[in-house]
Amino acid sequence: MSTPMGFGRMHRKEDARFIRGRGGYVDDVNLPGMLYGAILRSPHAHARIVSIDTSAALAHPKVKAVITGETLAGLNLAWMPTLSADTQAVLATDKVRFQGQEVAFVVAEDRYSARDALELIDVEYDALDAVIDARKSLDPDAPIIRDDHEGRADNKIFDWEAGDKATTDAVFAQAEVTVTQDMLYPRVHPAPLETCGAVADFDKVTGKLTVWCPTQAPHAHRTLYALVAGLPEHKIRVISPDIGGGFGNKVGIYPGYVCAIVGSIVTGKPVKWMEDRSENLMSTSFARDYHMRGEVAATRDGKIQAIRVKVLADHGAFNGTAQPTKFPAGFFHVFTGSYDLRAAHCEVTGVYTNKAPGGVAYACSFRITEAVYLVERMIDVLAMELGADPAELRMKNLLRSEQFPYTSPTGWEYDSGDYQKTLQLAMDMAGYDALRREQAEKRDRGELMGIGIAFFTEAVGAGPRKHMDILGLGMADGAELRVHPTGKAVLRVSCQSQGQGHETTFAQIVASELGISPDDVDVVHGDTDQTPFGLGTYGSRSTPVSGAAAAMVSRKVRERARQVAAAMLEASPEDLEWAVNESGGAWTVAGTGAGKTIQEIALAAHSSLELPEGIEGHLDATCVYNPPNLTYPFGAYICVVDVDPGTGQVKVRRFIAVDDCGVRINPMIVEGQVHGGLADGVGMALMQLMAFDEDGNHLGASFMDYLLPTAMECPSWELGETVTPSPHHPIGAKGVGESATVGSPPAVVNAVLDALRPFGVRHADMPLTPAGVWRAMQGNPIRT
Ligand code: MCN
Ligand code: CUN
Repeated sequence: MSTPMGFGRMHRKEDARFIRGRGGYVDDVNLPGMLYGAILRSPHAHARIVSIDTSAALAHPKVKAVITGETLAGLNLAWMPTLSADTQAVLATDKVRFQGQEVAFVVAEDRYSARDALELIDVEYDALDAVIDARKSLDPDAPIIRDDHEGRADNKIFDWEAGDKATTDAVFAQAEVTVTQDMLYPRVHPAPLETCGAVADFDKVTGKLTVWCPTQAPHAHRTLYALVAGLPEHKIRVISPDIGGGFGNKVGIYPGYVCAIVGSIVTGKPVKWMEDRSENLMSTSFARDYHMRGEVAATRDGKIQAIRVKVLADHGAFNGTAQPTKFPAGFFHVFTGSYDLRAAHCEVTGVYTNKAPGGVAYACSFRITEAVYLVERMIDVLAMELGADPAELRMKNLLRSEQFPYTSPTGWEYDSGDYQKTLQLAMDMAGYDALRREQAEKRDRGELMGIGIAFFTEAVGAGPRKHMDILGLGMADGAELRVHPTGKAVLRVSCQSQGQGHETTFAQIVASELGISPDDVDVVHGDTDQTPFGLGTYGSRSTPVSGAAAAMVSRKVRERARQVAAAMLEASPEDLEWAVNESGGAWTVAGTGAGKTIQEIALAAHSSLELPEGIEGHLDATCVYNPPNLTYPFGAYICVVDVDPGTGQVKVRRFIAVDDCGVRINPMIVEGQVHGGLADGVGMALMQLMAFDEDGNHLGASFMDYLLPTAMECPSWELGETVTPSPHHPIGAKGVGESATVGSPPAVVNAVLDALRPFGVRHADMPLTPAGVWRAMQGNPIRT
């Protein structure tokens, strides 16, 4: 694959080290004298701590320190703020509130001794009743989980609503047809290949703290450490090295990170702490857990008029969701989806339960996963009610291209779209009519084949800073670009890739703006000492925000180059034209052949050339990009399944995915993102589930029980694209990193339920395991 001058397919620059096993991850960091930490975790979902005896552990010859909640309380660090302005116990002092919660931290000379010493800590617990089912959390006799909150009388976190209730109710009251459906988007976990961990190194002499951890938001982490621990921010360096997958699991600050820092301060040595798989599955950010009731009002001929939604959101024991402050339910209220309707209203109630905190993770675009699932299931429920074809029903109700920019009933301003075209392309690729004929024939023979459609619109690229912040930090991103004398460049950005290929695509952005090769642009990220401030990589915001910053800073550099070129050519800057041809970018004097390449200009900018008054030498610039709006990628997905009528086993036979993420910087990387997200979606729809028993014991704490999809469950994806540029993004790009995870679960579920149509099944909750499908076929779709 040749290297393009700007946008286009090119192999990932980072793969050169990844495929040689030369990536550098947190666990690869080994410092002289480094100690190892391990966390003692609660076996109970809810229990009062009576006493903790650490004496035997401390007597272990290799143990250097044992830290408990009491130790931390002395430092005012027993509790830390969450990203949702709640508090979370770093190490439990009063009670444990979920199974797997952090209780004590052992620091020892080696990993094994640290683990061994955990067994020597004696904790006496007084077990309490646990709240596991969110639907029982608000019962009058439910135990109060957060009795650390003064005056708290129940387990409610918040009530939140969006849209216009009165208008929506009025439309429902008049409607010819209404349908209602309860559904659960179950608790799932992003389960990245690399678990979480940290190496903390506090230098007593300089007072500098260096923390290596796989964070998706290095700058936000640093500022929070400074605010919480009272350490001077310039004395904290957060380094996020190569990351083995994040998927939202690595946005938050976990107790283990704080423990590693305290461990280093206490012992005066660097301390490494790495989770194992069970710890990751049990205690780090989960996703979803939304109990939803959807209602749709429509005319008898299938025009949708209004949607009404009620949600019970299970946030676990601490409200640790990572999302913009003003959005307690994330971006869930984009649930009117891709459809043109008159009114909408939603009410979301967030509650505490005795489960791990989290909620916004796993390629969710801040809960748009749940929103898209809801509306796309509801469309199919309506289609069943009306006896309509789900594709036709969608075509009839999709927003039309002339309606953009479009303001939704819940206040989102969709930037651009051409939805019918995208759905039509997916249907053409699928051979939709032929598939329906095949299905009819198979049904006659008693075979179960299903065709599922989902159309999604996402809102990605948070800010602007005026509307969106995390704990007061506005969502805008900096970028710095320096062109060296020889015309090679270094771009510094605040976001941090976990596998998305930023070192390649961000180099391509600079390359296309400056007319140089992406191979000549180094992208520096993931180190707060080396990069400008910004909010990080999640909610598919890197391309919409940091990517825009990369384009804008390149344009600033190009403008500076124009001034330098004008001095070189003894021409007026206004008379120069920018052009990129096969040999690269150059400023040329209009109408003449005279011109200077960006490389010649770079050298001159560092030379003795006399520059005009006010024009600085060198060739570099900085910028902060504050996005005017989110970007709204969309897509049409069609899934074809075969269901074994004897076992309920679902086979995904085909999956057609047409994505529109505006201008594609690197189509190969975009396709990789879509492939990954589709696999995630198949996994969630068919097999992934974080389950608990009624005492709160975690039933999915290993990959034996928490099932991830493999190539065996995935068909050969059939991808298509349409390109509707974002009008406000400097290069017309929209984010794509979560699109397929958002869009694919409803397509798979719709397909399975379409296959089960002969059984009259209207809905069954994910995951549609063989047992779940079997139950649905028996007329009992509810999991117990
Ligand atoms: N891209 C492009 N053209 C576009 C849009 C994007 O070439 N029009 C490229 C980007 O430049 C980038 C990649 O596609 O290299 C993803 O871009 P973007 O949509 O901006 O998403 P982010 O980079 O912000 O990544 C975050 C997103 C999220 S929130 C989750 S969760 C997720 C995802 O990315 N986690 C991932 N994809 C993942 N992929 C991998 N391998 N690992 C993860 O942890
Ligand atoms: Cu919601 S998971 Mo991604 O935003 O890191």
